[in-house]
Amino acid sequence: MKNTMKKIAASLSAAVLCAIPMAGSLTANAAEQYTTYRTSYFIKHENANIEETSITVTTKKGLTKLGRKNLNNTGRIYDIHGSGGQTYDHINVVWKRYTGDIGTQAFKKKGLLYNETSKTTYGGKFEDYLVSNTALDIQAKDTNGDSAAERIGYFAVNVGDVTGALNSTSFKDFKADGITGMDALEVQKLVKKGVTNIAEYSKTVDYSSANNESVKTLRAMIAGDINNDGKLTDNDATVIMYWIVGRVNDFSRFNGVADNKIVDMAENMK
Ligand SMILES: [Ca+2]
Ligand SMILES: [Ca+2]
Repeated sequence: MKNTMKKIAASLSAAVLCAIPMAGSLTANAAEQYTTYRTSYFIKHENANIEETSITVTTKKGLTKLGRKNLNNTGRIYDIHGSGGQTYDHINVVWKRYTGDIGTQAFKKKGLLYNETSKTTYGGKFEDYLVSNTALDIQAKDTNGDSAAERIGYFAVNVGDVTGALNSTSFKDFKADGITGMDALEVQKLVKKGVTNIAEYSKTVDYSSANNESVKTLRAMIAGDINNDGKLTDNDATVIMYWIVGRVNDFSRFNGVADNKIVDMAENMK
């Protein structure tokens, strides 16, 4: 184990050393770097009996929305409404469980419902772009038609910043600490441990506190899943390394690209 870690550390520092001649261009391009956010919504506990969620988010201009991905096979994103003004964007998303036998499974399962991807060149964390403290409004109904909003939660991560995810102790306060070789290393560690399937892992998480190790691990997995395919792989770690050497400046471009394509894509950027 120790030797493997040493080997990984050695290969990482070799990659970083190779990047030194590029340091000048890295600084010059720093303003063009995008921060990508993955905002994930989840059912907090078993037997939550969630029938439907309706989540509205009002964000300031400067945040570019790139769409959303369903992560729960017991229901789907049903309806999306948008509106906006000169200074804000307002989006409402409705998720509904499937009717019939498949849907009944939703009664018993906690875990991720869907995620949303957005990006900006201004940096910071996702909450910096909400127009107010109440601008992310979660409504939910259970199968009896009663309000179940408190059974739904969300957190956002800065994609690529895996250590930031591990250090975050609040659902609404992502502790960004930049993208470095440590982030690639943490992805490799999780892959080595076999902690790679995000949707499956999300069903085992204790969501009662953002401080729980299982929440931190889930956030780290999501931050490390550069292409948002739901699987953490060594290729995700490699793409993070391409960011460090300055070849990649926008992780959102990998969103939806197949795992076996992302390294080639990173290699050919710029
Ligand atoms: Ca980091
Ligand atoms: Ca992935």
